[in-house]
Amino acid sequence: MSVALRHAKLGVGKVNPNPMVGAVIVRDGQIIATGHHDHFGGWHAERSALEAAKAQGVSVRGATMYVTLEPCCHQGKQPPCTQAVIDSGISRVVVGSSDPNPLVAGKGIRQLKRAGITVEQGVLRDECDALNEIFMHYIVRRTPFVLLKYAMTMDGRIATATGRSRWITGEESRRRVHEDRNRFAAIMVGVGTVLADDPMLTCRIENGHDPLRIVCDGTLRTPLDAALVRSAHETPTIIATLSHDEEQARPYRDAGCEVLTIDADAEGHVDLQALIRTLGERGIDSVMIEGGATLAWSALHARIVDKIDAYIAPKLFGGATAPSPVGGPGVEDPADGYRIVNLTVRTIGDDVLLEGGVDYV
Ligand code: AOF
Ligand code: ZN
Repeated sequence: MSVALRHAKLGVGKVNPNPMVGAVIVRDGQIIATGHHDHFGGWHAERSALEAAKAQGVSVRGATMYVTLEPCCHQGKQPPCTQAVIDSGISRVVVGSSDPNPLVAGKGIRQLKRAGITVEQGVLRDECDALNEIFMHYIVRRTPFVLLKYAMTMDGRIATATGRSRWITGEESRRRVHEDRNRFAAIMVGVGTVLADDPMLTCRIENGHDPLRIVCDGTLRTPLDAALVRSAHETPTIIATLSHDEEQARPYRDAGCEVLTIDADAEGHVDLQALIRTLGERGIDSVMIEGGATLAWSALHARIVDKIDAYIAPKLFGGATAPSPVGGPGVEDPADGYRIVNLTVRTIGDDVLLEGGVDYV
């Protein structure tokens, strides 16, 4: 299963909103074929492994298939994998994650068993589930999985008092952020971050995929000469705004941006719940929020954040006016603080990474 997981990861950044899936066919303790889901709309992992065996002229009759996700049993862009597995003569299937897709959800396992195939479930389940945290969320909710990511010093600053923020964390942490930009379908920032940092928000790893870039900009303050706007013909860019003013929107559209008008929430800001619903309807399965403090607060307040990645660098900036990761009005009573659950702690290079979910109760 760990080999199947390694193959599954080859689909990162290419299969969304489908899951990353890997499959390995084994006989007498020997791997005879491997496969993975390589890109959206492409062969599923099971078919890819079966075809690999066929191409080498090896029979899979009586062999075991390890697959990181329950095989599908529905006709989608691809035919059902259960039928392909049954037809192949494979006699045992070992499964990692269950597929929460309502079209599958246990039916895949039942079909295999009904055909007389031995099925074992839940092998390396936690690892398989974690690999597909995005798919598992999106397939049932149909709104994107939202990650709030920030980097701060040990005294909780995301920039110095003079507003400079490059760089806070080390190279390894920054590399991981680019891996996430590859893995996530979209990246979102507030207009304040565009004005302060003029970021590109592209994925700087080899063969990486650039996420769809989204700027939350209620009143269209994004400069027309911002790097995001100037590169919008090459990299898809959405400006989410409250403005209905066509004249104001036109130059952004001419530059290649999509100007998406969203209603206001109760506080008069872009309604982030409405925004992520719209993104979900378009097949965007994941959004990474990368700044700044105002948007982070709004996203928490709108309860759209599913996970937080807090990178902490072993430095102190000080400065009474140096900003911290979450701004806005904040909570009044310590008892009302947002609670983080399922917290994990690890080191990345010289930095510490805290990861956790948000319990909105
Ligand atoms: C598998 N193996 O490699 C993948 C599976 O539209 P389709 O035909 O590509 O089907 C997509 C659904 O199939 C997806 O939502 C998930 O339930 C399952 N994906 N299943 O057995 C694979 N990619
Ligand atoms: Zn399938």
